[in-house]
Amino acid sequence: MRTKAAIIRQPGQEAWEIIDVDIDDPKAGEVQVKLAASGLCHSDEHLLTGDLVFEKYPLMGGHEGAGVITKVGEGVIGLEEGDHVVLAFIPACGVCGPCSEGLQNLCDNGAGLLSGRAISDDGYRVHTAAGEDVGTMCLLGTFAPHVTVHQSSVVKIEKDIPLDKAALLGCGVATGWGSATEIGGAKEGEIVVVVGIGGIGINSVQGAAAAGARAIVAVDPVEFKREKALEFGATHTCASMDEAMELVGQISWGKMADLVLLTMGFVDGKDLLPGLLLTGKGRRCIVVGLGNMMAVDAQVSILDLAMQQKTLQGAIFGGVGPRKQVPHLLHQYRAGNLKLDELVTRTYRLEDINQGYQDMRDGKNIRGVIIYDEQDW
Ligand code: CXF
Ligand code: ZN
Repeated sequence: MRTKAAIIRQPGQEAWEIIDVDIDDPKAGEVQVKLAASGLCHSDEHLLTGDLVFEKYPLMGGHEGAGVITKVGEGVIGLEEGDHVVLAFIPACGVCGPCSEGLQNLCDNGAGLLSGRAISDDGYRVHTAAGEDVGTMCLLGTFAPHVTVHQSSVVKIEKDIPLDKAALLGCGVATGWGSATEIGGAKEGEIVVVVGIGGIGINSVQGAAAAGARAIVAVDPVEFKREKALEFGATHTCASMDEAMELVGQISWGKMADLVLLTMGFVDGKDLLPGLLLTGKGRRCIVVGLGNMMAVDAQVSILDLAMQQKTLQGAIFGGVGPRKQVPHLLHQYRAGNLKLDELVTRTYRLEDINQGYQDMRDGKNIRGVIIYDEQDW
C-alpha cells in the first residue's frame, strides 16, 4: 500500500522531508500496523545532526509508536488483526542467546538497529519510494501512518490503554524508568541524580521516585524542564552538574549520590568526569543517552574510579525486554504509579514534524508526539 513518511536522504540533512512510500504486505514473521502516534525522541535528531549514521538512505525516522494491527504475515505467533500494539525500538526474538538468558533488551536482532535494514530475508525490501529501498530507524520507521515491521518489535497491549500514550513506551518511558529502577537499581532512601530532563530523564525521575529514593536531583539548564521534574517527583533541581556537585555534597554529608543517570540528549565523553564525581564511593553512574556514534574519547579519573570502587555502566531500553516491561509499565499507569498523560507536552501532525524538532531544540518539550488520524490513514 502507499503511505507517507518523514525521511532523510543523507546524514546531516537539515530537516525531515515528507515523501510517498510504498509498503509491502507483511511477509513471514511480519505484521502491518496502522499507527495512532509516534514519539519524537532525541535519537532521531541524531540522524539529522549526523551523530548517528545508518547504512541505508533514504531512511524513515521514528522508533517509538503504537497502533492497531491491520495485516498479519505467515508464521506470526500471538498477534492478530485488530490487536493494539506498541512498537518498541528494541526487538526481542525470544530464541537467540541473550533472549534465552532473559536479556531480551540485548536480543541479537538488535545488531541491525543502526543499519536501517529490516529483519527479513531480503533486508531492506519492505518500504520503497519510487521503487528504491527505504531504510527504517531501529527496524521501525514510526514517522509514517502505516508500517510493516517484524513481530520481534511488536508488543501486544490491552485495548483500554490510549494508544497515543502507549506509544511512549516504545522508547522514552521504558528506557528512562528501567535505567533508574533496573540497571541503576534505585532503592528506598537513596540519593539519585538525573542529568538531562527530556523524554528519557523525566521517566528516570519518576522511576526513582517510585523506587522510594529520598532525594532526586534533576539537572537541566532549561527552567521549564526543571519545573516539570518537580511534578514528576524530583526533590531538588540544578541547572548544571557543577551546581549539583555542591548540592549533592550538602544533602549527602559529603558521601555524594548513590546513583547518577546521564540521560542527556547528547552525552559527550567529557560528561563522564563530572558524572562520576557526583557518584559516591562504591556507587553507580549509568550512561543512558547517546553521543556521536564514532566518539571514543572520554574523561574519567582512573584513580577515582578504581580507588572508590565506582561502577560506570551503559543501559539500553532500561535493561528489561519490551515484552516484560511494556505490560508492566502499563499496569503501573493503570495503578496511578506512572504518569503518561503528563509526559506529552505538544502534539503535531506528521507534516509539522520539523516544528516538533525545533520545539525540542528550543527546550519547549518534554515529549512531542505525532498523532495520526483519518486524514493520514
Ligand atoms: C536509541 C538507542 C540507539 C538506537 C536509536 C535509539 N535509544 C533511544 O532513543
Ligand atoms: Zn528514543
